[in-house]
Amino acid sequence: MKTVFTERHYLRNSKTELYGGTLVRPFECPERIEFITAELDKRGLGDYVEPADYGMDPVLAIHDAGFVDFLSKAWQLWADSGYKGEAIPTVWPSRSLSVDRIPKQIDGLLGYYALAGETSISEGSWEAALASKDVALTAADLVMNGDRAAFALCRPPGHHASTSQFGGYCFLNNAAIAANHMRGKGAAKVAILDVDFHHGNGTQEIFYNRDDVLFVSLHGDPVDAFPHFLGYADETGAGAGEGFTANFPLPVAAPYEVWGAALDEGLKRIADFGADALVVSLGVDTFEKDPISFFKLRSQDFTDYGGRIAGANLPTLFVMEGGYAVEEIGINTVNVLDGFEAAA
Ligand code: OKP
Ligand code: ZN
Repeated sequence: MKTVFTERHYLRNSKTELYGGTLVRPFECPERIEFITAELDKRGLGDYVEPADYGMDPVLAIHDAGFVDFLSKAWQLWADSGYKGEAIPTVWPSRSLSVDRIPKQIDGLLGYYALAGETSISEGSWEAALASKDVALTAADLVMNGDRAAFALCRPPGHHASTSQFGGYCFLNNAAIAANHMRGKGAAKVAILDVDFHHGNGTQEIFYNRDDVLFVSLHGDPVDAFPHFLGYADETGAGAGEGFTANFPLPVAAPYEVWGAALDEGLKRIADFGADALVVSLGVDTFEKDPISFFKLRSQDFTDYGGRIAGANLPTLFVMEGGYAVEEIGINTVNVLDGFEAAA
């Protein structure tokens, strides 16, 4: 399968992540992509395609216009304010602070449009986010034009980005933008399978009321894991979307046997739905050595589940999300693609 990739991901190179009360170099770093392309090259799978420019229409079909405008100017507003570091939110609308009015000043805007505080906005972050959605859209078109599968090597990731909030290292929801684009290109029903360790709260929120996009997610139980407030099994969709969201929250130290059983249930839901195309939000932070996650998948398990996903027998778009064991991220990611191709 082809890999859509651009060096413009380097434009996202934030220096700070608020983690455990200190500012650390972000877990979501550019070397993640270098390890993946190195492994693709090593196995002779590096068939790369540059992204095309899809403009803003596919973004505005998913995200709130005020949110997009904020992201496009946030770094400039922050820099103009005279602050020395990168842009980190410090205040939020909450149960005791009204959300009726959108502030004008940058600290207020950050609090209004952020869902978490670890994702510093830095110079170039917006440009990288734009390139990342173009990577997903270009790969979506490869699949819609007849390729069995395509790999969108997105960075920054996207599945935490909701209609109008960024956070969890995500700005624009690449998988959601691509899935919606596939709907417009003739796939009547699209399934999204989110195998990242973290719940794809953004993707869930975006499609929560829709019956044309099924969202299935396997993730660390929100009782114990980021994003903490969404991803419970009783969230099943609303209105027309009732029954079109399926969450599989899994416990601390879940081994592949447990994870794989949930995957099989999720794949069953996708088969029952009758999808015309599949989007996989591919995070490999389920790995046993991931520094910020708590599942116990081994490298060979990624090959195995790639094969199980191929068994869905659907045109498949893989969209890169998380994975922070940087030394092994290439092996684990390419194992999924290899396992898929061997079984497809
Ligand atoms: C992004 B993606 C752990 C803090 C977690 C944010 C994690 C974002 C994950 N103590 N911070 O889903 O891989
Ligand atoms: Zn994750």
